[in-house]
Amino acid sequence: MDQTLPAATGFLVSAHPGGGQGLAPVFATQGSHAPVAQALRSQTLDAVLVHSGAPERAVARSGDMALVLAGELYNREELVSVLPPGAGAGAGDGGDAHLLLALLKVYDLHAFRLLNGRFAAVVATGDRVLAATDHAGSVPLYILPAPGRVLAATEIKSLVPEAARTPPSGRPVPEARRVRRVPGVHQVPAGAVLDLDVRTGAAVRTRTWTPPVSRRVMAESDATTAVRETLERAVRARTAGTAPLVVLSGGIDSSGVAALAAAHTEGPLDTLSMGTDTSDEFAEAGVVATHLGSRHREITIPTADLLGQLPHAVWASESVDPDIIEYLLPLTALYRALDGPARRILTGYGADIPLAGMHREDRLPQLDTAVALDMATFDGLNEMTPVLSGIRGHWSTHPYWDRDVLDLLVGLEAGLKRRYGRDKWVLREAMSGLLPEETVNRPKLGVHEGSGTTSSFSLLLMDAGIPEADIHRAKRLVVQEIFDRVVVEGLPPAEVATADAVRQVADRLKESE
Ligand code: AMP
Ligand code: PCX
Ligand code: MG
Repeated sequence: MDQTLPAATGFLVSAHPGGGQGLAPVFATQGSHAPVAQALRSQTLDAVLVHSGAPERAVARSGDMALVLAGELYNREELVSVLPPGAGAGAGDGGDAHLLLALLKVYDLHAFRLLNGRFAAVVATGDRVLAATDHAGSVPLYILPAPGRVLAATEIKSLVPEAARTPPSGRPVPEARRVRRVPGVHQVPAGAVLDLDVRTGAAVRTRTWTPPVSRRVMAESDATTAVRETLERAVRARTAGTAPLVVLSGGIDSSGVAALAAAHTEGPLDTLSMGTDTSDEFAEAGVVATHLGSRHREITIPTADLLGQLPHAVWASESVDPDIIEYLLPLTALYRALDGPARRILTGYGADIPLAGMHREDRLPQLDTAVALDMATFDGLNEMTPVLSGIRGHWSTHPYWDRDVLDLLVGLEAGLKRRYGRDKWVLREAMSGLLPEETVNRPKLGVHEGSGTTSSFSLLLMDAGIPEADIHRAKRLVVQEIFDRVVVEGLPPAEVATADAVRQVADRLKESE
């Protein structure tokens, strides 16, 4: 079996009592579309899956329960081991959807507490519809509940036409974030299951994961060994049976992933770096590529092109956070430039969150405050959405946000994160035997700085006459403006110009002076 991509990478689902209904999905995620229709005792589950050849493996049905799964699980062996002997054997090789179904039969919605994965799932059974995310909400999931019909989709844009038709009596969803300018649509929180009544649209939320709030004291060598082994498992689970591509900046985060992936790949690893005409990290990435003997590629994107792709970044991520969009923009450009067959992509994204790597902070109280804040506010930012690479048909996955890696890293006491004057000490130390010394010790800029994205976006706004003090607010408004065009109004991103959004925001700010 080709394991390059998960069986499905996105879906639109409709659950309703009564007969089948036609669906008109809109996805930024590239792939074939397959219809699903499962008539259950008191409701029908209709869906359209985005897939790359084996959509049946993303669907499971048994008795009065049916489910669809986009994404994949990383702790399959563990999961199979808790199933009754008969159920376990079949569930293991029927794909992740079958495994999840077998677990639901035993644990009901508590099955989601067991999963370490990157997925969104919808389950229909009896009068209930379960909409569930992974621990990190890394595959965004949205719902539009109404009496007599629950819609769910991995992209907001698939729900927009129905939201326009659904009367505002659509039920409020407690404890779920509403989507900007799309009435009735809510985002399923990270690490949660919404248990919806298909007849009334009422929802009850159950949390299946929360970031640790306690911190563990560990001896140096115990901590570095644990980090190394846990990260190694996370990388192995994400590469099994494939030749992955690592997006490599030459910083410790992505270089660590590349080193561990190289150890689990037959033949040379593929690595890829991007830079712009203003800034790149090619030399640093090159050192790592040479050390690992990878097949390495560099892509240079002109800065004007990069800023022109803002609509694509917003269209793919459906995020309205201007800082996040700055991180995602260079990655969007990188993935869009990666043509050819679908690839499984590993990234070092996310390491800086549990380790407070971006905060450049020596003081331990401030460091831990930053970790606690970032872990309390990541939900809804969509920074790890697979749609970013999905717009070229690729599948990306983030080993640092593996559930076990994240539990470990977040939970380490701050003195292991900042130690001997070095940031991310425990990670650097864990990787020290696998990488050149200069890579292990390299202080790194974020991707938004390494690619010059932050400064060139600021420059674009200042050139439009926006005063420096208003730049951050203006970035937020530009991103919102673009979101309204490409997500709410459904315009193709290629028909939306960054320059027009900038001009509108500049005019608006001038008027309000
Ligand atoms: P950062 O931690 O800011 O370097 O970026 C997050 C992740 O994005 C890295 O761990 C890499 O996997 C990827 N990345 C960042 N910059 C680049 C780059 N210039 N070329 C390729 N991948 C990159
Ligand atoms: N990153 C970070 C994550 C960005 C911060 N996100 C958050 N606080 N929710 C990472 O890779 O961990 C960079 C550029 O560094 C993006
Ligand atoms: Mg990083």
